[in-house]
Amino acid sequence: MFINPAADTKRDRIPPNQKQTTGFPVLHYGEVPEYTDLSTEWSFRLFGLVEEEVTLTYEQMMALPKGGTTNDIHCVTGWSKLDNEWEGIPVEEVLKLVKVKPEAKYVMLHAEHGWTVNIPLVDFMKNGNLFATKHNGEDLTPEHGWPLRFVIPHLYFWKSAKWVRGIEFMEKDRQGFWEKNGYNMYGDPWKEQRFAWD
Ligand SMILES: Nc1nc2c(c(=O)[nH]1)N[C@H]1C(S)=C(S)[C@@H](COP(=O)(O)O)O[C@H]1N2
Ligand SMILES: [Mo]
Repeated sequence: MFINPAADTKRDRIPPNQKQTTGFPVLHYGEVPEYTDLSTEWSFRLFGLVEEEVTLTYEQMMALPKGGTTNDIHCVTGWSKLDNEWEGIPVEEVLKLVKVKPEAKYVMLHAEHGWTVNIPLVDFMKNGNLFATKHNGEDLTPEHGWPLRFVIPHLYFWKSAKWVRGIEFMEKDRQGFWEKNGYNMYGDPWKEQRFAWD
């Protein structure tokens, strides 16, 4: 029997009950933020369980070392998009700016308009996660999170906060925006952890 290894690998990259898409659907709650001057309208705050809170300007954030990664993303609504090339600031570079207290076990990412998402700290720190500024070689579009979006490929894509503005370090897990609306606290696409009861 002839086996096409490439085809098999690809299929193995699609989690249960997901379908591959080549488009890039846009999904979010609320309005796409508009900015006229990022140097006055934008900042990035690291707070909660840290020795000293830090707030960065847009220029300071963009001056951090950059990195790139390629990954697959899986939206809870059923689409998966393979081989996304992202460029941005690796999580480890952002974490160098603060001393996180040992009690911290979770983060809450805070985005524009008060949108939030919760992630365990160990998952947040995983290699390959980044604060992206570019997708497939182009600046992010406003709809996809420009000027900065988080990307965490091993969880459903709702954990990848668009228009991210800060990281709160927490001892206990708390529900973010979609989690309050019935989504799973963790969101592993391979275990189909879509909703609170999964
Ligand atoms: N700030 C913010 N980030 C968000 C959301 C949102 O409503 N607000 N929705 C999430 C959801 S449900 C998904 S599926 C992805 C969609 O990202 P995309 O529009 O770039 O495909 O963004 C996530 N990040
Ligand atoms: Mo989503």
